[in-house]
Amino acid sequence: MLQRTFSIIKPDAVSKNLTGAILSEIEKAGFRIVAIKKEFITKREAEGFYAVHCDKPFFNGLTDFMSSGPLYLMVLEKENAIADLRKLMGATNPANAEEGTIRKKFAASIQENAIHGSDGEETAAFEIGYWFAGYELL
Ligand code: IDP
Ligand code: MG
Repeated sequence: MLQRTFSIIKPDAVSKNLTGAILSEIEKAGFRIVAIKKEFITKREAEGFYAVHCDKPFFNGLTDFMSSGPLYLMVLEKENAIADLRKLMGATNPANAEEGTIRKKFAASIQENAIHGSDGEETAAFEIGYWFAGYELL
C-alpha cells in the first residue's frame, strides 16, 4: 500500500550544498516527492515539532540547530515509505550508520545528521499536518 512519510533536509546539509545529492538518493530509492518547500523555521516552530523530545538533554541544542538556517520540508510517498526512509537514512549517530545510508554519506555528527524521517504512522500524520496544508499535498 502506498504510504506517505515526512522528511527534512536539515540545515547542516543545506548549508553544505548537499540538497541535490540527498534528493537524488531519495528519488533513486523509489520515493515520489509529493511536496517540498524551503523554510527558515523559528526556534518556537522547532520546539513544537520536536515536542516529544522536550525533556531530553539535547532539546535546546537541537532546536537551536534546526532554526539556525534554511531547511527543506518534504512529504515523500512510496510503498512502505516510513520504514524504508528510516532504512535509507541510517542510524541517528552517523558513526553507527550503515554503509550506503544518507547519514553515513552526508552527516557530520549525532546532532547535525543531515536528514529527518518520521518514525511511525502516527508521527508521520502529525508531522505532515504540522508543516503542510492539505492543498499542498496534491
Ligand atoms: P532520529 O532523527 O534518528 O529519529 P531522534 O532520537 O528522534 O533521532 O532525535 C531527533 C534528533 O535529535 C536527531 O536526529 C538529532 O538531530 C538530535 N539528537 C538525537 N540524539 C542526540 C544526542 O544525543 N545529542 C545531540 N543531538 C541528538
Ligand atoms: Mg526521531
